[in-house]
Amino acid sequence: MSDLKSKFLEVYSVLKSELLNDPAFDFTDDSRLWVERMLDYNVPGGKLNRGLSVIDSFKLLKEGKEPTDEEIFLACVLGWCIEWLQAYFLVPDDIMDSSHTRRGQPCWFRLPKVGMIAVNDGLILRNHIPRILKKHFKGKPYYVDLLDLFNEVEFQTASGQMIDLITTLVGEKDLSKYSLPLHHRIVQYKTAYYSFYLPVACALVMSGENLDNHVDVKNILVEMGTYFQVQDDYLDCFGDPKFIGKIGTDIEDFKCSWLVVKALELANDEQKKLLHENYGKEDPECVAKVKKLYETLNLQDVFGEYERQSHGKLIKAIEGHSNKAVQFVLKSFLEKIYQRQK
Ligand code: GPP
Ligand code: MG
Ligand code: MG
Ligand code: MG
Repeated sequence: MSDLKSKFLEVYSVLKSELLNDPAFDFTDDSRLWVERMLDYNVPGGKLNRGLSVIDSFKLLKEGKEPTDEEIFLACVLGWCIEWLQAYFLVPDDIMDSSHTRRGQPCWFRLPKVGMIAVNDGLILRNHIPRILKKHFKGKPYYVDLLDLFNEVEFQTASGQMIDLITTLVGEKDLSKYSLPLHHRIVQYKTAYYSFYLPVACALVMSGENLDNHVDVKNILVEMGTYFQVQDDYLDCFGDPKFIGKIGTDIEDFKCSWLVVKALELANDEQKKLLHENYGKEDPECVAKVKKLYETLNLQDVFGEYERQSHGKLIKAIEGHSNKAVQFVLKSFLEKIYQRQK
């Protein structure tokens, strides 16, 4: 494990211990143990890319000047706030998507003793974020900016999740409304802001920057986040559950996935009919027919081409940015996800 990652994980233990001894709540042994297990199950087990990116970005923005131990610690704390936010989104997302596994283990709500308590656990995870921010950032000149940033991004994500969900409304299953612009709108809001803009925005705020002056950075990161969610949609069907840690449900869930949008673009009338008849059904035979059609339409190659093109476009946009440190931040983020298998 890299030094940075082990340092980052140490900060997790510090934050967890603070939250488990939060004087605002009179913990019993049972409730403390519940929260501890819930945190360990849901917060630290992912790739940690979002969290680690705050620290990487902050270091790059210092342009060679060595960050102090306090600065590194605070960047780790902000990184964890994003990982907490991610956990808070994933716990209910798995309920809403009827998923079975996440990060190589059953989804939290699938554990017999958890069930719908997971809904409240999501709320606890969400409420931990302002508590962490208050403890470590109250008094900093940028405290209000951080709170505002997390609030804005949470609102955008919940709104994206809403459109992801309402496009699949049962009884109104209508594939003909699925298009690339609709897909772009969903993934920009549900994924790109919190996964890509937020880590870099946190690093910028910590560096004393005014985010209003970095709209161009935001635009590039939102495009990168869109590319990331297209990968997620691709891996939902073609990824190896052993690597991605989850079993896809997009076909069953009638999701406006990049794959179904591309399939609709490329299909002939007969193939479209097959999609209309089989997409959005629980029946494994229907799911298998859809996957088979994706293969017939060569969606693996279409995706490969999309990846190369998106990468090229993003590199060009990044190289057009006036600040070399910002270019480094964006490129390092892009290289972390290019052609990812998990
Ligand atoms: C990813 O969608 C988007 C989220 C996890 C945001 C959820 C937002 C909420 C407000 C709950 P996805 O369902 O494709 O992700 P995955 O494939 O990981 O389940
Ligand atoms: Mg999901
Ligand atoms: Mg979802
Ligand atoms: Mg997905």
